[in-house]
Amino acid sequence: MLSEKKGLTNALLAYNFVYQSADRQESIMISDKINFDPTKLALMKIHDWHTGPYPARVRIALAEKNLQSRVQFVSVNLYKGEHKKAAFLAKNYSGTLPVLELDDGTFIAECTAITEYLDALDGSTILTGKTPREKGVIHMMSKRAELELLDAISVYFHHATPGLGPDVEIYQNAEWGFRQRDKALRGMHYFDAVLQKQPFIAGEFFSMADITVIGGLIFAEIVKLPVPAECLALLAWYARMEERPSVKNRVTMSEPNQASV
Ligand SMILES: N[C@@H](CCC(=O)N[C@@H](CS)C(=O)NCC(=O)O)C(=O)O
Repeated sequence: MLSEKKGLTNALLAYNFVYQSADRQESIMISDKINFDPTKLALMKIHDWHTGPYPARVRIALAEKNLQSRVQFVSVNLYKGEHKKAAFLAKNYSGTLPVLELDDGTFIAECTAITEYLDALDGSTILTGKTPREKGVIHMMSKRAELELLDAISVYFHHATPGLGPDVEIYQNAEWGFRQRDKALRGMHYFDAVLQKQPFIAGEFFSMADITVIGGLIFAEIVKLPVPAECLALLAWYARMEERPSVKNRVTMSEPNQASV
């Protein structure tokens, strides 16, 4: 009994410690933001393709953080398969875009990781959450948006449509692609239900999770997979999202000279 009580006290102490450290962390972040001068940031490179739905996620995050001027875009032509060539694979083993390149030679792939990096730069993590709870919920909903929507549409695109063309799509499995298309449609209904209860994907404010669903709906437009008409909350939310300058101006933020697709 005594040791049970002691165990509980220790657990409470540990909880308080974690909670206090989270608060302290936040105050460190806030004081860092005061000293943040974006013009002192070394120029970063983003390897991307201007109309790609995944690169769009990072472009939106950049604009939300007002960091566009700190970035130089390097265009990697997906339709020519440049992302599968050795030079690019050395930057990102997965052979996907986007990739953030830092001036110390570090490469960060994966939209979520890039967004987390950009969001943390000024110490004010508006996109990825400030409290432990916000961070957990945003991460969960963003991952769910990848699993249930965006990545599923990507598989549909690569397997059950001409995708990036015969030179790039060397293995296709149409049945798998159609299954993933149906999964994405179920995902749209799920996010519609979420948005019937709250204004944004992870709750009360715009976050990385909204950006991931936006990426999914951008891809849905490309593959001509309309959001079902009955998903009124999702459609209304998307109309609101499309009004955000970060979303509206994502392609024109930087366009390569190549013909646009
Ligand atoms: N999990 C990756 C996926 C990135 C991804 O699939 N990007 C697309 C660009 S829209 C791509 O590179 N597709 C080319 C391919 O898969 O061949 C992320 O979140 O960054």
